[in-house]
Amino acid sequence: MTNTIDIQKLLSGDRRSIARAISFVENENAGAEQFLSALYPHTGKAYRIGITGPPGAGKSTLTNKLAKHYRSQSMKVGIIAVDPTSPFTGGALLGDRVRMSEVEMDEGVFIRSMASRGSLGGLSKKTREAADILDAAGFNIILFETVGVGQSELDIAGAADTTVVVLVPESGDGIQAMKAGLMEIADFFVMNKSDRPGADQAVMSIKMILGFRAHDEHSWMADVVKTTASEGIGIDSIASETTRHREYLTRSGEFEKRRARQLKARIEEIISDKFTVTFWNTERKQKLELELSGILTRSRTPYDVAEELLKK
Ligand SMILES: Nc1nc2c(ncn2[C@@H]2O[C@H](COP(=O)(O)OP(=O)(O)O)[C@@H](O)[C@H]2O)c(=O)[nH]1
Ligand SMILES: [Mg+2]
Repeated sequence: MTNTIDIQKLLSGDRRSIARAISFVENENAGAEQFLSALYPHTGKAYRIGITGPPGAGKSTLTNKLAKHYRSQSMKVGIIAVDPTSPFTGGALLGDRVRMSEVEMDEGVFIRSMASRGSLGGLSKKTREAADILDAAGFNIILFETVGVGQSELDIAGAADTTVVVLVPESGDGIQAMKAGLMEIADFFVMNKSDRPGADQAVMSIKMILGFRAHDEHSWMADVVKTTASEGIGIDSIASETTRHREYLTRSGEFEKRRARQLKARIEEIISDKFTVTFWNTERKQKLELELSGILTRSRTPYDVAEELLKK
């Protein structure tokens, strides 16, 4: 299968090759790892921006406008939209298509939607791999759009250089954002739908919480940017805040450190996936099935069954 994807064509930015390559790794075809290994030396140049937040916050609208902004600076933009809440590939993507319509016909923009089939973990791996393909194909900016539910926003922080958390005035105050774990992952916040009432108060409450965090003159201070994505208002501010963050990462040495941490986590994930696949052979799966009734009736415990499976 790999021989049907011409690596040289892919590296030159050929769209058909990119689309095929992403499908190839997404379907976990045999040879996907060798293929990704061949691409790997050509990756690492693209800047990766994660855009996360609750459903309906305006992430797709904003992603579309941000892509347009970067296009106006002659940068090539890859967009990877991940919607783990969508059980099928139809509905959600149609809506995103409409909101992405301004850049869809642009040769310098490549949009790929990835739906979760099964585990979120597997999806985050494939999302990174798709980003690597776009990176190798010469895209300068990669925008990940993910719905901030459950684990997914944490996954995106592990794949992006800059993570942007999009909230709306209705999202609640800073305390709620803190509870949802968004404070830890946000390099900065976007208060979208600022045309709606309550935007200023919502911004203030997040700024207040951010101000309480320990910091000194060298550390990064996350800020809040106000936008009305549907009108294209504030998009420049998102871009300039991203640049400011990028400069901070480079200056402080955090850029390399962050990427090193992400790589480490990535390798750990590859290894644990492999162990899991190897471990659950037919024999062990059958044994587990056989032991279940004994565990249910309390004649055995989950712990000794696990122990026995490990020794098998
Ligand atoms: N009033 C208002 N509506 C917006 C704004 N940005 C996006 N929307 C609308 O909010 C809805 C959800 O937007 P979408 O980009 O699909 O949100 P996503 O689910 O976060 O990707 C759409 O109807 C948008 O047109 C904004 O700044 N103000
Ligand atoms: Mg969306």
